[in-house]
Amino acid sequence: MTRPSAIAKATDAGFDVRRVRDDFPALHQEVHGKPLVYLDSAATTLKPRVVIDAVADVYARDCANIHRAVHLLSQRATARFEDAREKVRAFLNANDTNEVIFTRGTTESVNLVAQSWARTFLREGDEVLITELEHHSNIVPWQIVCQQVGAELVVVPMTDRGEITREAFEEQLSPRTRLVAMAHVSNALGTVLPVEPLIGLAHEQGAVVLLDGAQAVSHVPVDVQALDCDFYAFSGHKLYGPTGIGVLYGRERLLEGMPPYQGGGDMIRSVTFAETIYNDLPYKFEAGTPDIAGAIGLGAAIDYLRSFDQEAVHAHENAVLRYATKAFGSVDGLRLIGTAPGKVASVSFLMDAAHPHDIGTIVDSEGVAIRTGHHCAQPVMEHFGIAATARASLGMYNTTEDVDALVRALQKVKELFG
Ligand code: C6P
Repeated sequence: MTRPSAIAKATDAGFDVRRVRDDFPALHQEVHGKPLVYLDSAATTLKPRVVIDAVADVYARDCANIHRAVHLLSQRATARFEDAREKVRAFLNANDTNEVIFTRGTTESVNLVAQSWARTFLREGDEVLITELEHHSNIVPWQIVCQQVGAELVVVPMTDRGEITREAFEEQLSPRTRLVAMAHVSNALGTVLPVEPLIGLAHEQGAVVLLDGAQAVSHVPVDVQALDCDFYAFSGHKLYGPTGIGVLYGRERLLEGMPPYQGGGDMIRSVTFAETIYNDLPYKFEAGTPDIAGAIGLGAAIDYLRSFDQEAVHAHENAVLRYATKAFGSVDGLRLIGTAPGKVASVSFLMDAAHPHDIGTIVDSEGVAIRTGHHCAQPVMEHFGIAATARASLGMYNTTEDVDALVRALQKVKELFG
């Protein structure tokens, strides 16, 4: 089969996907006797060898707790951990490393803001504005805090293409809106939200804005100063880094005024039974021993990603996405869910012939890994009157051959289910 010119163009632009694939050991295996085709990067990305090696090296060489001991191993581990924080700062273009808090992932980052900022500063009658396409991680923490303080959760509806429009947003925004929490990119649909104008509108009303960047960090440029967001949450494992590590970026002025999220070691300067003085930023929000190897692995993932021209990576992914969207059109009875212009990385779909779970099982037997279900975005499913979709999602290592393999597997679904 002739390969589409888009891939050649992406390669010409300085991105060699064949070389990239060599860096990901998990790609070079068979499942059910077939070569693995991994199309589930929205759930978690595969890890390049440099990340796996960085994590292994921490445990093999610099296995020590951080910020605590004077011995050399602890000093080395501390330096590597703080170096990783600086890499995250540079990646997000945050002003200062004080604004980079290590968490367990996006979920914990959102909960931190909900339980520290929102629980402290929201009052009865205040509103938290979210959108209809949010992941449960950016819904439930706000429901919890709204119940705790008597605030109201307000939802911006999306269009049938899966878009959040400025008009719909403005209609729900009000002087009572104290916080806007929205995805930068939707996990179930791949929609990229027009966050910059929406952040501007929110700020005009005096609201604080949190972006859930879980699905954005590996697919669109992120510059927290240019975005002018107040908080930005993401997970390392969706950025080619390890699981168990994530980040909350927060504007220093806001973080300074927030109480700690959890109490414990490292987040204090001094403790007596009468009084505890909290540590400075960012440690005030990092109680207990963190995922040291995870943070260092995330730093390695950022180094890896930044060794490529980011525009070329995104152009390559977009070319594969366009190819997939077109190729799916050739599958009889396949319906795309989420067709927002400019979407990235994920294609959700249904087939007349089979339930998404059957689709997932059959394509898996052909070696193709996709995700099926509600993708932790049940309100999105409700909008479309469905219970689940099948979702193919891309990473930097995917090719049009991967899409072809999925399309062949979908033809098998058709043969089996009619
Ligand atoms: N979405 C998916 O398959 P954690 O679990 O904390 O790393 O990330 C949660 C999360 C928050 N927001 C968005 C937009 C997300 O996509 C996710 C994780 C995965 O779509 C697992 S449900």
